[in-house]
Amino acid sequence: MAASSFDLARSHAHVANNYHPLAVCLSRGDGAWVEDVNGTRYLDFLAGYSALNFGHRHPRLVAAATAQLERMTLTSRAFDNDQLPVFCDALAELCGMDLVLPMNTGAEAVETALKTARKWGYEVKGVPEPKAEIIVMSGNFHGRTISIISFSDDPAAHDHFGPHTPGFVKVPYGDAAAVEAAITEHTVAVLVEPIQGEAGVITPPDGYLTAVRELCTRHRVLMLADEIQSGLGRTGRTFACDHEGVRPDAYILGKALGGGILPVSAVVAPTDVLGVFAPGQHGSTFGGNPLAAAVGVEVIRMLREGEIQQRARDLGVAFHDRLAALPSSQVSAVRTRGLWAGIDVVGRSGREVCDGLVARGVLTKDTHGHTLRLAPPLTISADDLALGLDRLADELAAG
Ligand code: IF1
Repeated sequence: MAASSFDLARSHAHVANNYHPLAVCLSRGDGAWVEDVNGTRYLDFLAGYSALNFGHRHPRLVAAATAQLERMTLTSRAFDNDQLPVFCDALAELCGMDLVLPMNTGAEAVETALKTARKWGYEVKGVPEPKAEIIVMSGNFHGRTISIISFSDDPAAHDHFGPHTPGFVKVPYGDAAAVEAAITEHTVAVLVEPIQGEAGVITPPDGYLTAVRELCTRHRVLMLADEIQSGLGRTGRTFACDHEGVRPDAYILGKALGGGILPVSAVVAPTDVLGVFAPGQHGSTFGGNPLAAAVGVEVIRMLREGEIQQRARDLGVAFHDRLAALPSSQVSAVRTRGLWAGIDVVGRSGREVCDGLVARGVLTKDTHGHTLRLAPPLTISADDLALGLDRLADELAAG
């Protein structure tokens, strides 16, 4: 028996059954590579669903966390701390916005954006309470809270958690005319993923984001861009909205903002949007904690240098070309943007392919039956990217 083998069955006796993970138990990570409890190494082609854009334990991010661990980790917002203002200044500048409201998980940031839009609707736009409507998209994924799953069209996420939160109007993703048709005098916001991750890396038609931006401006409706998965370099730009030069009324950020080290999320918006909050109207115990802020500052510093976005663009060319060249007998569709891809496999479930990839030393995850999501760390070397794609091609060919 391997010296460090791990009794998975025993170890999971007290773990709630809300996931069905692949048969691999990881213990170490470094860059684009991870290692399981038996010392087997894998290329990580999921990267924490884009939380690990900078790879496992990036030295600059570990150093920032370690230095802050030696100073202070948590104050609560009952007091100021010397890291939060630095984080908010840097993030506001990166986004070209005025204010940052720091939270922890992506779902918390989405909920914060929804609360912001409703409050802005009542107090700034003048929508009568409690009639605010928020337009959301089919195929959306924004997290797991009761309000967010209230507008999910995934039965596993939505069903048996009622009563559901009202005030959401769902329209087909990618259809700007449907957005326009759904706007009423009570509409306060449109919540949109610039590229839908969980749905399978679904890229909207060219010009869609521009059309939504124009509609929101014309009808005085807030455009809320959920860039939790699509943002922070993944698509080759700082934000996926940048591909169309679209500036939303609020960026909703998370995942990689914490450098793959700890949960960091935020809503970033102009003063006339986030300014609707007065003291005591929203908050979080860990939101804006000095450890998260210190890591976030280094993440933002790396993003401002632009190298990580450039890598995603440059490596994304070969990434796309290799995937697009896969035989149609194995893959029926390929969708890519930067170092992010959704591929629809033929003849086998996505899970079966993922299981086969484990044996070939590559980790990724399926979604919606036959789709694989591929999202290696943006720090991956060209050679390791090619190696992972070679192994994927071999697995698909063996199917
Ligand atoms: C899990 C999915 C991806 C997100 C967008 C908000 C959130 C997420 C665009 C909420 C989170 C995570 C959740 C994670 C797996 C992963 C996921 F499969 F669940 F749907 F990426 F596609 N907006 N996505 O993608 O952020 O509260 O999780 O920090 O295991 O549930 P969170």
